[in-house]
Amino acid sequence: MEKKVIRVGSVGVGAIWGGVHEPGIAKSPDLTLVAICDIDEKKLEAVGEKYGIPPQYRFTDYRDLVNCDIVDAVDICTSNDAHFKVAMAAVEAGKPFNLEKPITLTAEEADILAKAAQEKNVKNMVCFSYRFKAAARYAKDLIAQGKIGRVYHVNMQYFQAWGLPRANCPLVWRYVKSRTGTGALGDLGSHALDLVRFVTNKEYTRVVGHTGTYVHERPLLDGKGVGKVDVDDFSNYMADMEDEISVSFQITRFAYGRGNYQRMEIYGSEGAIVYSLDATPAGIDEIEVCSGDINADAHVFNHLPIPQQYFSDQMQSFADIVNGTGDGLAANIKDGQANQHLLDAIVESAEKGTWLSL
Ligand code: SOE
Repeated sequence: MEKKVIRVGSVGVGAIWGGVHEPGIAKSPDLTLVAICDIDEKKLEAVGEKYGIPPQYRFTDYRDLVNCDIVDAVDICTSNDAHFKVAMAAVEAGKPFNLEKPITLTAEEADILAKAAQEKNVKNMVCFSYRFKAAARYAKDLIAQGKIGRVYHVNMQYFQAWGLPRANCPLVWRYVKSRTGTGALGDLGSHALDLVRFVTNKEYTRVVGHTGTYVHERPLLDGKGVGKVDVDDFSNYMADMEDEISVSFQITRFAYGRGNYQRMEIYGSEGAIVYSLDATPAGIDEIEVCSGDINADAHVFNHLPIPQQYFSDQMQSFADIVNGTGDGLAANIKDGQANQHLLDAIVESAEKGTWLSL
């Protein structure tokens, strides 16, 4: 049977769409962008002109895009508060959807969405983007092959700098709880939680969190005064996973010098692996391994060249899922649901000052 090119409609054409989704759609031979939606009419027009989307396929109401005849699949890159309603509309229309993280504002919404998508058998992907880093995939494979033995500890850092006062960031939606759910926790911490789960292939059993805010007011976007920040600037938490793996996380937007920095150290009984992502726009991922004789070689970490088989692309993976040829490594709505439960538990644990079981 001839494979058809999947006609994609994107809802929310802001920074993540322009930086990651659109280039991925353009690069994929299996995807073509046919419609766009945004509540900002000026942006909609500018993006429509730039990418040659005819005016009749530029929408301000997501329901019009989702139900548009020429749209086969829905790509959702809105602010977090719209994820649930747009994804539910895609489910109701029976159209595959690709959803940014965190999938919803609450675990209750995540449960409803995951159940609906499963019941309707709608294909889906959740953009835990770092699953597509070759170093992460390689680390996952090495652990699965038993190369570092039993895993005892994982330490994961995810740092950015744009919250720092010197960055002068105004009160964008990522600082407003009703639009974002949580701050650094849901934005960066969600990736970290997913990446550790992906690489170790283990489930979390309990968490304890600590969150905080340094800058409590930021300038309003229209320049008329200031507004309240009601989400976290940083979030540090510990977790236990199956098989007694003890994990610690440090997540912040207040790390000077760190653009998009990740480091995940995994310590096992027979060796250790370090996955890292540097802060350059290209985001170079690397893997180092230490193994061998505990006495002779224990202090040496070696960079590993990453074999070609570990390279992949997020939007191409969505196309493969829709075509039924996915490799099973991308996150789906169940992964997003599990992630959202963790976020809620970390917030609750930080408020109560206690460990919470999952
Ligand atoms: C901003 O902090 C952001 O764009 C996140 O929203 C993305 O999920 C992350 O991959 C890069 O940083």
